[in-house]
Amino acid sequence: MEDAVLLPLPQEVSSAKGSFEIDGNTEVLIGFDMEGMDLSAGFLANLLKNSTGLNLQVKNQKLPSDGSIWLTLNDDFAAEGYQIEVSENQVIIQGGSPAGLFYAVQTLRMLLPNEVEKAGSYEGVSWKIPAGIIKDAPTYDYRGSMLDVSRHFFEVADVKKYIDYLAMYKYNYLHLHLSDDQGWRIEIKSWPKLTEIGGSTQVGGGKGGFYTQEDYKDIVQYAADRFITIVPEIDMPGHTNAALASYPELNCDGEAPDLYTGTEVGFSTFCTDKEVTYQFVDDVIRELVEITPGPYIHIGGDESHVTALEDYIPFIEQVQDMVTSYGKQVIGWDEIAHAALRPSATAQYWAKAENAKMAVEQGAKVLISPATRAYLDMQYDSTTRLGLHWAAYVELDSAYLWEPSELVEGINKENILGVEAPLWTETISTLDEVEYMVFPRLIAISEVAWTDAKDRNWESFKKRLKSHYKRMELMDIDFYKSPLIDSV
Ligand code: TNX
Repeated sequence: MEDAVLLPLPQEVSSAKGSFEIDGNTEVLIGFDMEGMDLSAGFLANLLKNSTGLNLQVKNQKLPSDGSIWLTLNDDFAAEGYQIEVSENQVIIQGGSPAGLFYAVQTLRMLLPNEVEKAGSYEGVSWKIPAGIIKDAPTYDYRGSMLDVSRHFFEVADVKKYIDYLAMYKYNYLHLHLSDDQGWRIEIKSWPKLTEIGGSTQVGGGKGGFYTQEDYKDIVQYAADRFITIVPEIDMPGHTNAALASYPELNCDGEAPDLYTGTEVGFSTFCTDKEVTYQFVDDVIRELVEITPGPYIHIGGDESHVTALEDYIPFIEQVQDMVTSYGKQVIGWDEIAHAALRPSATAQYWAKAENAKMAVEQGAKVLISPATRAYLDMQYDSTTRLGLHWAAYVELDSAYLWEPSELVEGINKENILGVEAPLWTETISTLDEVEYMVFPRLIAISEVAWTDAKDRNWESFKKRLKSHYKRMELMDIDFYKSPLIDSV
């Protein structure tokens, strides 16, 4: 087990002799009857079925037995924590919650031969899990990534693929950037032109697209089945050209601007002193809340360069009240700290440490997404064909070698909700391109968010990642091969 290639690295791994072999008689047993237990058991059985061709039986059984993988709950573990004990006779998995068991299954997956990732690869592989014990729990509660589906639209199937990747590395939030100057991507039944007009294009002038509410619910459910919560973002009062182009009344001069397919930022704003603006925002939030079971609504708030601060502040305050009145908590980009933050609000630190500090001084939490470390759209180096580099070139070491609680003085672990790695898509329009930008940095950030700082080690990460290449290749992931890994 000590040689196992585990990403993100668990808290404790100890090896024993021998291994447990999965064959046609292996059963997956659920030891505790609770909602969500079947998801982890089912995920494991499905994964194994696809690759090994074996049809493992999943059933309820109160106690473990030889030849089986037994999943149960144990209150002694942290909510998202788990323990895996592998012996020659059986595998016993205990989780602090169904989510903990899901993470255990992701670890078990990495203990199995790489071929477990490849459909129909049953020839000549023995499905052995090395014996030993793993104990694990995450450092941060919120481990997220953001996908910008506004600059370029991504179909439901692509979003699901992205969710699959997040699940593998124990992420638990997917933030969808659903609106921006270039596109409005979520159906709002009371304002149908948002998608009809605002959803009709994207950067470069392509056809754009949008999610119907049914599509969105399908994404939410697919994510929930993998213990991932969707955080929808409607960016405002800036980054709103697509909405402004759809409804002239949202503009101060009453005239709709043209749709926008370029990549400038900071030129649009809602008219913050018009009544209709607040009616509009309330309708959008209400409809979004109805289809969003997760606790957070992201209200954007970034780069509102053409909104006067005296207009921006009351706008953000009012929108926070709308979100909280619908029972949800607000997340906004760090600029929202200029406004009075509601007690449950979170500021997402991306650029300005002063903003993050202002948020903490108000008692708010901070979600850590520094552009120089965690932005997946930053180029790796000056030769990267895709991406931007306004914040930095973010090679793999930059993405790995940092600690969220040491980034800004005065922002400590207790002020931090978690870590999020955003992928902006001005330059990215296909899933292959997404893969190239996010892999392997998404894996690096998963370890920053999951693994305690004292257990993280760059040399170990590089070695594990190099061994992990095979698995990514079997998964057909189009990843960036960092020169820093070549020499390992
Ligand atoms: C800044 S990060 C933005 C986005 C861009 C991104 C490109 C943030 C809150 N705003 O509008 O897409 O840079 O890297």
